[in-house]
Amino acid sequence: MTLTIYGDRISGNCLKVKWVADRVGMPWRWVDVDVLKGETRTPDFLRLNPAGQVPLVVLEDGRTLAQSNAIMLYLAEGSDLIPADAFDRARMFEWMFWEQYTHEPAIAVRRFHKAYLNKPDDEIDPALMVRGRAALARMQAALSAPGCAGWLAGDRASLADLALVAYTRVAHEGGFDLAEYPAVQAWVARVEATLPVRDFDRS
Ligand SMILES: N[C@@H](CCC(=O)N[C@@H](CS)C(=O)NCC(=O)O)C(=O)O
Repeated sequence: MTLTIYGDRISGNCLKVKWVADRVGMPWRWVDVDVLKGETRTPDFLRLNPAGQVPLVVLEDGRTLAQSNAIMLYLAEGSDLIPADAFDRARMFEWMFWEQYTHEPAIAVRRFHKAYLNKPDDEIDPALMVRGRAALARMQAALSAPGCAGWLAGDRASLADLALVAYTRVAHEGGFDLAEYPAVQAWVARVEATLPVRDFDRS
């Protein structure tokens, strides 16, 4: 099966999908959708995803699926990216829900405003920095806790790591300094080393 991924290459949420597809060996073709040009809001795109967002995937049978973490779960079914142990799996979900509700809305949004809308710092909601730093501090604490195997859930890379690395690895573009969070910095390198293909060499 070849997956069609509608995505914007600047979007960590979209890269998550490509990473999991590569990791499980699923062929994909990428259709560029430029968020900054409003291409997620055209009538044609809204017919594919009424939520008007990327990523959006189309399966070979025509079914569509949105929401990066839902897509990752679908693609990773049966792989070692989803822990077999029920508790570790629940821990993976815990981080994935937190990523969407707490981490991404601060870190990804500040990055978007700063690096892509080119807003000066004093025009960006100061709460984004406060909330982003709190999210990074929470990850620093978890990743440096005694007994942590270096991954967010279980003893190997899971979807929790892939979901959270998407915007953590580019947090500096949002004005965050990862040097303040050394366990997070080391974890980013660890997770990136598990990503089989880093560039768009197959689109
Ligand atoms: N929770 C969604 C968020 C998707 C999202 O925010 N997509 C952004 C790009 S990262 C988008 O399409 N924005 C365009 C728009 O809202 O019109 C997911 O994880 O897939």
